[in-house]
Amino acid sequence: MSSSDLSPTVLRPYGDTTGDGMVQLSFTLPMPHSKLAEGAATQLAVTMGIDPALVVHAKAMGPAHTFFVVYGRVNHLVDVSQVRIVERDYALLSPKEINLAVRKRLRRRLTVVGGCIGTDAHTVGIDAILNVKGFAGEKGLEYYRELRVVNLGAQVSVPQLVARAQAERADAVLVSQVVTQRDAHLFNTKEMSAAFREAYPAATRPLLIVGGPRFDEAMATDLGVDRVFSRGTTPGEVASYLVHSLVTARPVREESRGSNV
Ligand code: B12
Repeated sequence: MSSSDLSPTVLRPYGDTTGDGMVQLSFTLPMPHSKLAEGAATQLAVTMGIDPALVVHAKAMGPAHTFFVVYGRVNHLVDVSQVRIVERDYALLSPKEINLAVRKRLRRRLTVVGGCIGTDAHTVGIDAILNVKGFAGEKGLEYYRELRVVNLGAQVSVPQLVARAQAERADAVLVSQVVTQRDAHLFNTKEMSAAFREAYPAATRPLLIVGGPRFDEAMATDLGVDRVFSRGTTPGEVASYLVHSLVTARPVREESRGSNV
């Protein structure tokens, strides 16, 4: 068997057998559960390119909505050679290596200020990155001796965040946005990055990092931030990125850090 058989670049989904193109999709329609509703779900799936489409599960969600799971075949192919992703362009370091790099090259602790902005109260994600309890078996940034973490928690306004970043002389600002209704995560992030650009000269602005489960990592430039992290991010990845950006690639000048004059 050749290596192209093992990792072909053009793929069909795998359901029951190789190349059968079978996928599963779930959604809710705003209509009571009935045969008509199941027909409507099938119609939607066929319109989406699933043919044949089979409703394998339908459940009333209250009197006026129905939840569906549809199983069926798509005829579309995936061309892996055309897929574009944001590759990690920095080395993953251990906590020991991170502490050593900060101590030796920065010669002071690196300060991180973080929180959830706007009305967002979903702190579990930012806590997973910042708090010592961490995530996925990795300890959070508080665990790193050479990192100083100021976690502002939920519902921090942009002016509060800027003021605190200045007061703490933050090297990096880490913002979490989980609620995406009406694109709140995008608007809030753009407002935040604009406020930091307004408050700081370019050379002394802290590194701006945003994270949350529904961000597209390719959107950093559009959002005006230095890096976007999405679902499944671990604290070690974030700590390694901080060292890469602030210590290895862009040493922070002690005298100018955090100043807005
Ligand atoms: C727990 C939870 C809550 C808790 C939050 C408690 C808390 N202290 O955080 C409570 C009950 C308060 C809550 C409230 C609400 N919630 Co809620 N909630 C959830 C739930 C079930 C889990 C979220 C979570 O904790 N995930 C675990 C963490 C570890 O994952 P994460 O956030 O993705 O974080 C990881 C990465 O994304 C990344 N990351 C995240 N942030 C950052 C930041 C940085 C800097 C970096 C580097 C990385 C990073 O790293 C983390 C680790 O890998 C989700 C549904 C779900 N299953 O996801 C809904 C969900 C997020 N909630 C939702 C909603 C609608 C609400 C409410 C509006 C409900 C209501 N009508 O009142 C309110 C809003 C409150 C508010 N003002 O924000 C919706 C959001 C829908 C949308 N499109 O925006 C969801 C998706 C549920 C749903 N399917 O409808 N919620």
